[in-house]
Amino acid sequence: MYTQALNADESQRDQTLPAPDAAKLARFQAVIDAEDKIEPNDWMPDAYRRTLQRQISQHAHSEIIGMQPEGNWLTRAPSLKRKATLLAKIQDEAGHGLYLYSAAETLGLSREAYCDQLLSGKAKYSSIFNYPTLTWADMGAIGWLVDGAAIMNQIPLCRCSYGPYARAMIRICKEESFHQRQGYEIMVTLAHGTPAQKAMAQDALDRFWWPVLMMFGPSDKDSMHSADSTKWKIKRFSNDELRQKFIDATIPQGRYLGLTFPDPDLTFNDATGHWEHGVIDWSEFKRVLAGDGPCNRQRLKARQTAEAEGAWVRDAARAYAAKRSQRQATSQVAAE
Ligand code: BYC
Repeated sequence: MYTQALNADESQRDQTLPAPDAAKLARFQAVIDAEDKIEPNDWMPDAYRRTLQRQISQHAHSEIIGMQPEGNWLTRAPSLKRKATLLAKIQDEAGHGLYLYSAAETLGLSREAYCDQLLSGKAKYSSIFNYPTLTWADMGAIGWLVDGAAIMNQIPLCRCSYGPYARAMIRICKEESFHQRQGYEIMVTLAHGTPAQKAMAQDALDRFWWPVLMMFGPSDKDSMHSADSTKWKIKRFSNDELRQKFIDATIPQGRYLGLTFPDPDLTFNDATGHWEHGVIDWSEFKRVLAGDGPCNRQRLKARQTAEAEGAWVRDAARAYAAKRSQRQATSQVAAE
C-alpha cells in the first residue's frame, strides 16, 4: 500500500491505493519515465485522465472561440490576397479544434459533452480571445504574438506523454508556424508603411502585449496543475519558463519592426542573457477568467447562437440516418 496525492482539485484528500492499483501506477509512471506514450486503452490514473480531458478540451475550445476575433476582419481585409490568407488561417483553427476534440474523445467523453461544458460557460478557453480586434493591425498582432505564444507553448506538447494529444500537436504546430509568419509579415508591412499604418501596428502591440504574456498561465507559484503535469510529462516547461522564452524571442522581432513594447521596466540582463519584464497585472487575468473580460459574453453568445442555428442541420442528419437504417431493415426483411 502507498499514498498518491491526486491533482490539485483533489489535493485535499490523499488516496490510499490497494496493491494492484499501486502496481499499475508504477507501470504507468515507468512508461512515462521511459519517454514512451500512454495510449487510450492503457490503464491510467483518474487524475491523469481528468487533467488531459480538461487541458485538451480547453485547448480545443480556444481554437474554436479563437476564430471569432479574426473572423471579425474577414469582410474588411485590405486586399483579396489578405482575405484569402486570413480565411485559410481561420479554417486551420477550426481544423485544430476538430483534431483536439477527437484526441479528447479518446479519454472517454464525447465531443458533445465537451461542447456542452463550453456552451454552459463551465469550461475555460484561452483568456486572449476575450479581447477585441479593433483594427486590421490586430490581425498582424494576433498572428505574430498570439500564434507565436501558442507555438512556444505547443512545440513541447508534441512530446506530451499522451499519444493522441502529442500526435495532434505535430500537425497543429506546423500550421501555427505559418500563421505566425503571416502575422509578422502584416506587421512588417504596416511598420514600414505610412506613419498612420505604423501607429496602427504600435497600437495593436500596445493592446496585445500584456494579454499575450498572460496566455502562458499564472506564475509558477500559483500554477496549481503544474506539479502533476510535469511529473506526467504533459508539461515539459513551466508557465514562467515558456513566458521567458517567448519574451526573449519576441523582443528582437519587435525591435526590427521599429516598435516599442509597452513595458517601461523591460531590460536586458547581460549576465543572464534574458530580458526582464515588469509586473504582470494578474488581477486582470483573474477578471477575464471569471468571465468579466471585454468580450467574454460576446464570445460565448456567438457560440450559443451558432449551436442553436445549427440545430436543424443536426436534426435533419439524424432524421436522414434513421430513415436510411429503417429502409435498410425493411429491405433486409423483404429479402429473407
Ligand atoms: N486562459 O495550473 P495552471 C491558439 C487556467 S489556442 C484561460 O497553470 P495548466 C490559437 C487553467 O486552465 C491557445 N485559462 O494550468 C487559436 C487552470 O484552470 P482550471 C490555447 C487559463 O493547465 C486560434 C488555472 O488557470 N492553448 O493558440 O497546468 C487562433 C490554473 O493554471 C490560462 C492551449 O490551450 C489562460 N491563458 O497550464 C490563434 C495550450 N492559463 O482548468 C491561436 C494547452 C491558465 O483548473 N494548454 N488557465 O479551471 C496548456 O498548455 C496549459 O493548460 C496552460 C495552463 C499552460 C494554458
